Amino acid sequence: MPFEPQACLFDLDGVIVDTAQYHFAGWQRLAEELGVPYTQEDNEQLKGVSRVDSLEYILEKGGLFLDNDTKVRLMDRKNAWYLELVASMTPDELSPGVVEFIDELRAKGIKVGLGSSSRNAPLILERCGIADRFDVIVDGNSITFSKPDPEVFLKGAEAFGVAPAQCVVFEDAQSGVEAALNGGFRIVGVGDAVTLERAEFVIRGFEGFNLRGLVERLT
Ligand code: B16
Ligand code: MG
Repeated sequence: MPFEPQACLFDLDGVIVDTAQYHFAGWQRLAEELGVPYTQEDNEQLKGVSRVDSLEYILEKGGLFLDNDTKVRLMDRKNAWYLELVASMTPDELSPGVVEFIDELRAKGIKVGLGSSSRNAPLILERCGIADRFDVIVDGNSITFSKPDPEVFLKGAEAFGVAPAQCVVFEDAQSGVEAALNGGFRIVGVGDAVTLERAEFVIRGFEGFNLRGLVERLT
């Protein structure tokens, strides 16, 4: 029997749009100000991780202990830089082929949702003109626990009324792949096969990818 997905949940940063580079720029600038070295490898660890947990990671790396007010100020600072970078985003920055793939899913009756840790997700979807393509949006504003906790995806599946085993998650982050596995979802990695080795399979991007390919690889 071929696998029949009932729903697909897409991560945002790094899957639908390449905002991971903007998060990197923001955290690197903040880390430099704090005198903490911040590399691409650190950034890889922080993909999919909430704003507050990302700051805690940098502070721990630098052996810094700060009070809560200072932490809030630093997060606001990083977010202000991030918002400056995303302010000029347009639909041109959507991952090639992702809208076509989403439209194919919708045309075949498969529900489409967003499962992102980002509190900026609604803004970015609006800027890219694709907010109305999602039946369900779960983002950093509606979750308590950051990936690799499965909460973000479980809330999406619950809103669809679909069992996790019938739902496919698309993720670019190690933390997101773990979150999907922890929740019992089917999981497709988007990006680097070595980094995302725990995914069931990995695609470089959505160009040339379609529902038939998805079903073939997950059956
Ligand atoms: P914000 P995703 C995640 O989004 C990013 O990968 C991660 O780098 C970021 O720290 C997190 O959102 C929180 O973002 O500061 O905008 O609330 O990949 O889960 O879509
Ligand atoms: Mg991501």
